Amino acid sequence: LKRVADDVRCVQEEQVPWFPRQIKDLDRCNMLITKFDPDMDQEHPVSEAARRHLRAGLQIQAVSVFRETVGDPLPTVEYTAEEASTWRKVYQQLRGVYPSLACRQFLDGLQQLEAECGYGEERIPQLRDVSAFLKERTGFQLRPVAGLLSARDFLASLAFRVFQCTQYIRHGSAPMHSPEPDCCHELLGHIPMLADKEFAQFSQEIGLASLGASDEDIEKLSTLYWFTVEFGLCKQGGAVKAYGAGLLSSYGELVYALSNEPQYKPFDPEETALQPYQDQTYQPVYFVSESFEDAKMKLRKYSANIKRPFTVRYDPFTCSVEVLDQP
Ligand code: HBI
Ligand code: FE
Repeated sequence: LKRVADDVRCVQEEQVPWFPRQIKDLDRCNMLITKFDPDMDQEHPVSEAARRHLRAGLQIQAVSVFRETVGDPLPTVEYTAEEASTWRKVYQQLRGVYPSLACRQFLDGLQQLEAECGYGEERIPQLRDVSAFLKERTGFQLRPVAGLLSARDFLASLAFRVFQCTQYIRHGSAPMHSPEPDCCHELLGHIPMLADKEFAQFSQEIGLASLGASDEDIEKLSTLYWFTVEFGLCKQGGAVKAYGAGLLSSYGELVYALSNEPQYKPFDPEETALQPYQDQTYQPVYFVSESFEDAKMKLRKYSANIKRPFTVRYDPFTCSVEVLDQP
Protein backbone atom coordinates (compact mmCIF):
# COMPACT_ATOMS: atom_id res chain seq x y z
CA LEU A 1 0.00 0.00 0.00
CA LYS A 2 2.80 2.35 0.89
CA ARG A 3 4.45 1.80 -2.51
CA VAL A 4 1.28 2.76 -4.29
CA ALA A 5 1.02 5.88 -2.19
CA ASP A 6 4.63 6.78 -3.06
CA ASP A 7 3.98 6.29 -6.76
CA VAL A 8 0.96 8.55 -6.65
CA ARG A 9 3.01 11.12 -4.87
CA CYS A 10 5.73 10.92 -7.53
CA VAL A 11 3.23 11.40 -10.31
CA GLN A 12 1.87 14.46 -8.55
CA GLU A 13 5.32 15.89 -8.10
CA GLU A 14 6.12 15.44 -11.78
CA GLN A 15 3.26 17.73 -12.69
CA VAL A 16 4.89 20.62 -10.90
CA PRO A 17 7.32 22.56 -13.12
CA TRP A 18 10.88 22.68 -11.83
CA PHE A 19 11.68 25.69 -9.69
CA PRO A 20 14.72 26.94 -7.80
CA ARG A 21 14.93 25.98 -4.13
CA GLN A 22 18.23 27.64 -3.31
CA ILE A 23 19.65 30.93 -4.43
CA LYS A 24 22.38 29.17 -6.42
CA ASP A 25 19.69 27.40 -8.46
CA LEU A 26 19.02 30.78 -10.07
CA ASP A 27 21.99 30.07 -12.30
CA ARG A 28 19.55 27.81 -14.16
CA CYS A 29 16.94 30.57 -14.46
CA ASN A 30 18.40 32.18 -17.53
CA MET A 31 16.03 31.53 -20.40
CA LEU A 32 16.30 34.53 -22.70
CA ILE A 33 13.35 35.62 -24.78
CA THR A 34 14.68 37.44 -27.79
CA LYS A 35 11.77 39.51 -28.97
CA PHE A 36 14.18 42.08 -30.20
CA ASP A 37 17.09 41.24 -32.46
CA PRO A 38 19.45 44.21 -32.80
CA ASP A 39 20.61 42.91 -36.18
CA MET A 40 17.11 42.70 -37.63
CA ASP A 41 15.23 45.65 -36.13
CA GLN A 42 15.63 48.74 -38.33
CA GLU A 43 13.41 50.95 -36.21
CA HIS A 44 15.45 50.58 -33.04
CA PRO A 45 19.08 50.79 -34.04
CA VAL A 46 21.60 49.61 -31.51
CA SER A 47 24.96 51.29 -31.19
CA GLU A 48 28.09 49.25 -31.72
CA ALA A 49 28.83 49.75 -28.02
CA ALA A 50 25.40 48.46 -26.98
CA ARG A 51 25.92 45.45 -29.21
CA ARG A 52 29.22 44.85 -27.46
CA HIS A 53 27.48 44.97 -24.08
CA LEU A 54 24.77 42.66 -25.28
CA ARG A 55 27.43 40.19 -26.29
CA ALA A 56 29.29 40.75 -23.02
CA GLY A 57 26.01 40.16 -21.21
CA LEU A 58 25.55 36.88 -23.02
CA GLN A 59 29.04 35.86 -22.03
CA ILE A 60 28.43 36.85 -18.43
CA GLN A 61 25.38 34.68 -18.50
CA ALA A 62 27.14 31.73 -20.03
CA VAL A 63 29.80 32.00 -17.35
CA SER A 64 27.29 32.40 -14.55
CA VAL A 65 25.67 29.08 -15.40
CA PHE A 66 28.77 27.42 -14.06
CA ARG A 67 29.11 29.61 -11.02
CA GLU A 68 28.25 28.35 -7.59
CA THR A 69 26.43 31.39 -6.32
CA VAL A 70 24.76 34.53 -7.57
CA GLY A 71 26.75 36.54 -5.04
CA ASP A 72 29.90 36.90 -7.18
CA PRO A 73 31.08 40.48 -7.80
CA LEU A 74 29.27 42.08 -10.71
CA PRO A 75 31.36 43.06 -13.73
CA THR A 76 32.25 46.72 -14.13
CA VAL A 77 31.37 48.25 -17.50
CA GLU A 78 33.23 51.10 -19.16
CA TYR A 79 30.63 53.12 -20.99
CA THR A 80 31.55 55.21 -24.02
CA ALA A 81 31.19 59.00 -24.12
CA GLU A 82 28.15 58.59 -26.36
CA GLU A 83 26.53 56.26 -23.86
CA ALA A 84 27.26 58.61 -20.98
CA SER A 85 25.63 61.39 -22.98
CA THR A 86 22.49 59.28 -23.52
CA TRP A 87 22.32 58.68 -19.77
CA ARG A 88 22.69 62.42 -19.08
CA LYS A 89 19.79 63.29 -21.40
CA VAL A 90 17.53 60.66 -19.88
CA TYR A 91 18.48 61.59 -16.32
CA GLN A 92 18.01 65.32 -16.80
CA GLN A 93 14.64 65.05 -18.45
CA LEU A 94 13.17 62.54 -16.01
CA ARG A 95 14.69 64.08 -12.88
CA GLY A 96 12.86 67.31 -13.65
CA VAL A 97 9.40 65.74 -13.50
CA TYR A 98 9.92 63.20 -10.71
CA PRO A 99 9.10 65.59 -7.83
CA SER A 100 5.58 66.16 -9.15
CA LEU A 101 4.81 62.74 -10.69
CA ALA A 102 6.68 60.04 -8.73
CA CYS A 103 5.48 58.52 -5.46
CA ARG A 104 7.17 59.37 -2.16
CA GLN A 105 8.93 55.98 -1.84
CA PHE A 106 10.56 56.47 -5.22
CA LEU A 107 11.74 60.00 -4.40
CA ASP A 108 13.17 58.83 -1.06
CA GLY A 109 15.04 55.98 -2.75
CA LEU A 110 16.40 58.19 -5.51
CA GLN A 111 17.56 60.80 -3.03
CA GLN A 112 19.47 58.16 -1.07
CA LEU A 113 20.99 56.81 -4.27
CA GLU A 114 22.12 60.31 -5.22
CA ALA A 115 23.59 60.93 -1.79
CA GLU A 116 25.25 57.56 -1.27
CA CYS A 117 25.54 55.63 -4.50
CA GLY A 118 26.87 58.06 -7.08
CA TYR A 119 23.54 58.62 -8.87
CA GLY A 120 23.53 61.75 -10.98
CA GLU A 121 23.67 62.88 -14.57
CA GLU A 122 27.47 62.73 -14.69
CA ARG A 123 27.93 58.99 -14.96
CA ILE A 124 26.08 55.71 -15.30
CA PRO A 125 26.06 53.99 -11.91
CA GLN A 126 27.74 50.58 -11.80
CA LEU A 127 25.54 47.58 -10.95
CA ARG A 128 28.15 46.43 -8.44
CA ASP A 129 27.74 49.57 -6.31
CA VAL A 130 23.98 49.59 -6.69
CA SER A 131 23.73 45.95 -5.68
CA ALA A 132 25.74 46.58 -2.50
CA PHE A 133 23.53 49.56 -1.71
CA LEU A 134 20.31 47.58 -2.13
CA LYS A 135 21.62 44.64 -0.13
CA GLU A 136 22.00 46.92 2.87
CA ARG A 137 18.57 48.50 2.46
CA THR A 138 16.24 45.66 1.57
CA GLY A 139 18.38 42.56 1.01
CA PHE A 140 17.87 42.74 -2.76
CA GLN A 141 20.87 42.02 -4.95
CA LEU A 142 21.42 42.39 -8.67
CA ARG A 143 22.50 39.86 -11.23
CA PRO A 144 23.54 40.83 -14.74
CA VAL A 145 21.31 39.56 -17.53
CA ALA A 146 21.61 39.89 -21.30
CA GLY A 147 17.99 40.83 -22.04
CA LEU A 148 14.39 39.78 -21.52
CA LEU A 149 14.04 36.55 -19.60
CA SER A 150 11.10 34.20 -19.64
CA ALA A 151 8.47 35.36 -17.16
CA ARG A 152 8.94 32.17 -15.13
CA ASP A 153 12.69 32.64 -14.72
CA PHE A 154 12.43 36.36 -14.10
CA LEU A 155 9.73 36.01 -11.44
CA ALA A 156 11.51 33.08 -9.74
CA SER A 157 14.54 35.24 -9.00
CA LEU A 158 12.36 37.76 -7.17
CA ALA A 159 11.45 35.02 -4.70
CA PHE A 160 15.10 35.15 -3.55
CA ARG A 161 15.32 38.94 -3.62
CA VAL A 162 17.49 38.77 -6.71
CA PHE A 163 16.76 41.25 -9.46
CA GLN A 164 18.02 40.29 -12.92
CA CYS A 165 19.31 43.48 -14.41
CA THR A 166 20.46 44.54 -17.89
CA GLN A 167 23.70 46.48 -18.02
CA TYR A 168 23.76 47.98 -21.52
CA ILE A 169 22.15 51.28 -22.49
CA ARG A 170 19.61 52.16 -25.20
CA HIS A 171 20.72 53.65 -28.51
CA GLY A 172 21.63 57.35 -28.44
CA SER A 173 19.33 58.19 -31.36
CA ALA A 174 16.21 57.49 -29.27
CA PRO A 175 17.08 58.41 -25.67
CA MET A 176 13.45 58.59 -24.55
CA HIS A 177 12.48 55.16 -25.73
CA SER A 178 13.76 51.61 -25.56
CA PRO A 179 12.02 48.52 -26.88
CA GLU A 180 13.75 46.32 -24.30
CA PRO A 181 14.84 46.85 -20.73
CA ASP A 182 18.15 48.73 -20.56
CA CYS A 183 20.15 50.20 -17.67
CA CYS A 184 18.15 53.46 -17.75
CA HIS A 185 15.01 51.43 -17.16
CA GLU A 186 16.57 49.32 -14.40
CA LEU A 187 18.57 52.04 -12.64
CA LEU A 188 15.96 54.79 -12.80
CA GLY A 189 12.75 52.78 -12.89
CA HIS A 190 13.34 49.77 -10.67
CA ILE A 191 16.22 50.44 -8.31
CA PRO A 192 14.81 53.37 -6.29
CA MET A 193 11.64 51.34 -5.63
CA LEU A 194 13.61 48.22 -4.66
CA ALA A 195 15.25 50.34 -1.93
CA ASP A 196 11.83 50.54 -0.24
CA LYS A 197 11.15 47.77 2.31
CA GLU A 198 7.44 47.52 1.58
CA PHE A 199 7.97 47.36 -2.15
CA ALA A 200 10.83 44.86 -1.84
CA GLN A 201 8.54 42.54 0.08
CA PHE A 202 5.76 43.05 -2.46
CA SER A 203 8.18 42.06 -5.24
CA GLN A 204 9.39 39.00 -3.37
CA GLU A 205 5.84 37.84 -2.76
CA ILE A 206 5.04 37.90 -6.48
CA GLY A 207 8.17 35.79 -6.94
CA LEU A 208 7.22 33.28 -4.25
CA ALA A 209 3.72 32.94 -5.70
CA SER A 210 5.26 32.04 -9.08
CA LEU A 211 7.39 29.08 -7.92
CA GLY A 212 6.10 25.85 -9.44
CA ALA A 213 2.94 27.59 -10.68
CA SER A 214 1.17 26.43 -13.85
CA ASP A 215 1.82 28.23 -17.14
CA GLU A 216 -1.59 29.82 -16.86
CA ASP A 217 -0.87 31.18 -13.38
CA ILE A 218 2.54 32.43 -14.51
CA GLU A 219 0.77 34.36 -17.28
CA LYS A 220 -1.56 35.95 -14.73
CA LEU A 221 1.24 36.81 -12.31
CA SER A 222 3.18 38.24 -15.20
CA THR A 223 0.23 40.47 -16.05
CA LEU A 224 -0.06 41.52 -12.40
CA TYR A 225 3.64 42.33 -12.42
CA TRP A 226 3.13 44.38 -15.58
CA PHE A 227 0.35 46.53 -14.13
CA THR A 228 2.00 47.01 -10.73
CA VAL A 229 5.81 46.84 -10.74
CA GLU A 230 6.06 48.14 -14.33
CA PHE A 231 3.06 50.44 -14.78
CA GLY A 232 1.50 50.85 -11.34
CA LEU A 233 -0.02 54.03 -9.97
CA CYS A 234 -0.91 54.69 -6.34
CA LYS A 235 -2.79 57.27 -4.34
CA GLN A 236 -0.76 59.55 -2.17
CA GLY A 237 -1.80 62.70 -0.34
CA GLY A 238 -4.96 63.05 -2.38
CA ALA A 239 -3.16 62.75 -5.74
CA VAL A 240 -2.25 59.87 -8.06
CA LYS A 241 1.49 59.15 -8.38
CA ALA A 242 3.59 56.70 -10.36
CA TYR A 243 5.48 53.78 -8.83
CA GLY A 244 5.86 51.55 -11.92
CA ALA A 245 9.34 51.28 -13.42
CA GLY A 246 8.10 51.36 -17.01
CA LEU A 247 6.61 54.77 -16.28
CA LEU A 248 9.46 56.13 -14.18
CA SER A 249 11.97 55.38 -16.94
CA SER A 250 9.95 56.76 -19.86
CA TYR A 251 9.32 60.49 -19.92
CA GLY A 252 6.58 60.31 -22.53
CA GLU A 253 4.52 57.59 -20.89
CA LEU A 254 5.02 59.01 -17.38
CA VAL A 255 3.49 62.32 -18.42
CA TYR A 256 0.75 60.56 -20.39
CA ALA A 257 -0.16 58.16 -17.55
CA LEU A 258 -0.72 61.07 -15.18
CA SER A 259 -2.70 63.15 -17.67
CA ASN A 260 -6.46 62.96 -18.18
CA GLU A 261 -6.15 60.72 -21.22
CA PRO A 262 -5.82 57.13 -20.00
CA GLN A 263 -8.47 55.15 -18.17
CA TYR A 264 -7.91 54.36 -14.47
CA LYS A 265 -9.20 51.28 -12.70
CA PRO A 266 -8.82 50.37 -9.03
CA PHE A 267 -6.17 47.69 -8.48
CA ASP A 268 -7.93 44.37 -7.97
CA PRO A 269 -5.69 41.34 -8.65
CA GLU A 270 -8.53 39.13 -9.92
CA GLU A 271 -9.45 41.69 -12.56
CA THR A 272 -5.96 43.07 -13.20
CA ALA A 273 -4.55 39.58 -13.88
CA LEU A 274 -6.90 39.22 -16.85
CA GLN A 275 -6.37 42.63 -18.43
CA PRO A 276 -4.70 42.27 -21.84
CA TYR A 277 -1.59 44.36 -22.29
CA GLN A 278 0.80 45.21 -25.06
CA ASP A 279 4.33 46.46 -24.92
CA GLN A 280 4.51 48.41 -28.18
CA THR A 281 2.83 51.65 -27.17
CA TYR A 282 1.39 53.43 -24.11
CA GLN A 283 -1.08 51.52 -21.95
CA PRO A 284 -4.75 52.39 -22.52
CA VAL A 285 -5.53 51.57 -18.88
CA TYR A 286 -3.64 51.86 -15.59
CA PHE A 287 -4.47 50.34 -12.21
CA VAL A 288 -4.41 52.55 -9.14
CA SER A 289 -3.67 51.15 -5.66
CA GLU A 290 -4.91 52.82 -2.49
CA SER A 291 -1.36 52.37 -1.12
CA PHE A 292 1.46 49.81 -1.28
CA GLU A 293 0.19 48.15 1.86
CA ASP A 294 -3.18 47.75 0.19
CA ALA A 295 -1.65 46.32 -3.00
CA LYS A 296 0.43 43.89 -0.96
CA MET A 297 -2.52 42.64 1.09
CA LYS A 298 -4.62 42.13 -2.02
CA LEU A 299 -1.81 40.33 -3.80
CA ARG A 300 -1.23 38.08 -0.79
CA LYS A 301 -4.89 37.11 -0.81
CA TYR A 302 -4.72 36.44 -4.55
CA SER A 303 -1.55 34.29 -4.21
CA ALA A 304 -3.11 32.19 -1.48
CA ASN A 305 -5.76 31.16 -4.01
CA ILE A 306 -3.30 29.96 -6.65
CA LYS A 307 -3.65 26.19 -6.80
CA ARG A 308 -0.43 24.41 -5.94
CA PRO A 309 -0.13 21.05 -4.17
CA PHE A 310 2.33 22.65 -1.72
CA THR A 311 3.13 25.90 0.01
CA VAL A 312 6.47 27.68 0.00
CA ARG A 313 8.21 29.57 2.75
CA TYR A 314 11.36 31.60 2.29
CA ASP A 315 14.12 31.08 4.84
CA PRO A 316 16.26 34.24 4.89
CA PHE A 317 19.01 32.55 6.91
CA THR A 318 19.80 30.00 4.22
CA CYS A 319 18.40 31.99 1.27
CA SER A 320 16.34 28.96 0.36
CA VAL A 321 12.73 28.05 -0.16
CA GLU A 322 11.14 25.48 2.11
CA VAL A 323 8.49 23.42 0.40
CA LEU A 324 5.70 22.22 2.64
CA ASP A 325 3.06 19.72 1.61
CA GLN A 326 -0.42 21.11 1.64
CA PRO A 327 -2.23 19.55 4.60
N1 HBI B 1 13.31 40.01 -18.12
N2 HBI B 1 15.43 40.91 -17.96
C1 HBI B 1 14.10 41.02 -17.76
N3 HBI B 1 13.61 42.16 -17.19
C2 HBI B 1 12.28 42.29 -16.95
O1 HBI B 1 11.86 43.33 -16.41
C3 HBI B 1 11.42 41.25 -17.31
C4 HBI B 1 11.97 40.10 -17.90
N4 HBI B 1 11.16 39.09 -18.28
C5 HBI B 1 9.73 39.13 -18.04
C6 HBI B 1 9.28 40.40 -17.42
N5 HBI B 1 10.09 41.33 -17.10
C7 HBI B 1 7.87 40.75 -17.13
O2 HBI B 1 7.23 41.17 -18.33
C8 HBI B 1 6.99 39.73 -16.53
O3 HBI B 1 6.66 38.80 -17.52
C9 HBI B 1 7.50 39.08 -15.32
FE1 FE C 1 11.28 46.29 -15.89
